[in-house]
Amino acid sequence: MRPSHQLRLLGLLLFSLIPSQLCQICEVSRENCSYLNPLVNTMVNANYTKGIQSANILLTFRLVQIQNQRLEQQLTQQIQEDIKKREPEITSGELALAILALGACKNSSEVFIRDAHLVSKLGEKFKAEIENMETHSDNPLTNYYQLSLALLALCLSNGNHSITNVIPYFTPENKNYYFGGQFSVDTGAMAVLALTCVKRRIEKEEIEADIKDLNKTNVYITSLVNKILSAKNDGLFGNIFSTGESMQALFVSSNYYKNKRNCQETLHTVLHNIFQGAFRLPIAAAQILPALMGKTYLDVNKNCSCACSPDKFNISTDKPVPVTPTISPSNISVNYSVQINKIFNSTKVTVRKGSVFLDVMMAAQKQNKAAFCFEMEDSPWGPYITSVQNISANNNDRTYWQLLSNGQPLSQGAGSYVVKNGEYLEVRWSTY
Ligand code: CBY
Repeated sequence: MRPSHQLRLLGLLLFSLIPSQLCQICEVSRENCSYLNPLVNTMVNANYTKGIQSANILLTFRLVQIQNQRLEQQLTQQIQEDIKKREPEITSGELALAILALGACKNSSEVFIRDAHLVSKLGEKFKAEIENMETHSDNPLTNYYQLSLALLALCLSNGNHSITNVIPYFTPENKNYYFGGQFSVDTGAMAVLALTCVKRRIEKEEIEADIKDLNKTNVYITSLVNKILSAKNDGLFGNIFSTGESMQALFVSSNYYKNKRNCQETLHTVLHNIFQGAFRLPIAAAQILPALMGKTYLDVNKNCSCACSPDKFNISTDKPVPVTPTISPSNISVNYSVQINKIFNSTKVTVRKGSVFLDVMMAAQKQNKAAFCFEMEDSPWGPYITSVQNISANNNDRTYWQLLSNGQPLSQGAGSYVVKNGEYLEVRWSTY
């Protein structure tokens, strides 16, 4: 597209953001639905091979009613096979997302959820998270984002689990809401969704609880919402990748978006980011799309059609935009170091222009295996660095390898962050 054409498009986009037909309190208006095309196309055209890791994508497809039978069937089958094969290793959050996705919008997978006893297995995984907290200085097996997802899925599955017993774990003072002393907006947003589900079911007397449980839930929700609101920056909450789920949390538990200006401000910044290609990862697209279409994870059992009905999208079957930009033949050079406490190992590496952080790590490893060897795991957000110099991240100790550029933590992973000439890149042994 020519730059002048792009500018005209952007102008049009920024001009007409006021939502028309509201499904939730704040959603992209009917005439702007086409701005969501890049998100839908990223999700439709991605190459799915990762089994349960695609549960979040299937959940969004179903929630926003994008009908693509072939893809839905493929994802459903992969998720079910992965559960059968690897159930003991699957984490609480992964299983929660699978239950939400498979069960969304009343479809035939409900039989699988029942026959494979997924809800009671999730109950067990939740219990194991809490037990780990009791034996490992309040550290769960995974993290509070996953614990919140698990509580949400248990609550929406209508089980009468002793959900109220776990409410105290979700007090906003709990250290698990914070990474390196900073409030994790993603985590807070997911906890608000889960606690709001619990609150609604207590109010409808669907779960046994006393008035103290209800009061506590209300106090926690209010405090978490205030923390999300304090993390506001240019209409976003936390960063661009935590904004979709924050919007969902604010929809269900506050009046924030009843003010049209607040809604316009968020939509303006998010649509601008879509335009700039911030959501090239299918998981990033899947986590923002429901909110932009006025949906929340609490709607999985509901039927509500919104302004951007699926027939408004222009789904192309073009090849997906590659996550890593095209590598150009010219080279750049960057500084790379591994920091463990006060010890630094530094080097200079030359990589192709357009390379990502991971390419730099691989080039350094090739140069000097002893100093720069590393291992990684696949995650829905791309490669996650698990060990460097044979020192491994460990949830029980809250340790991890932090990625930094020029001394600042990155808000993208090793497989996505495109490096620049002369930059100082670092992986630092850290605690969260
Ligand atoms: N999902 C999860 O369990 C992940 C939950 C999450 C809160 C997640 C962000 C939010 C989301 N929407 O999915 C999360 N990250 C967590 C919990 C963590 C911790 C993981 C360890 C644990 N206890 O489970 C930890 C160690 C604090 C962490 N994230 C580290 C990192 C860095 C990874 C570096 C590495 N070793 O590879 C990194 C790159 C930050 C840094 N500068 O080092 C990081 N996270 C980032 C950037 C992100 C964002 C990814 C954005 C992107 N475009 O790639 C994120 C969306 C996410 C994934 N982390 Co964490 C947060 C954000 O920026 N909004 C459930 C499961 C079923 O999939």
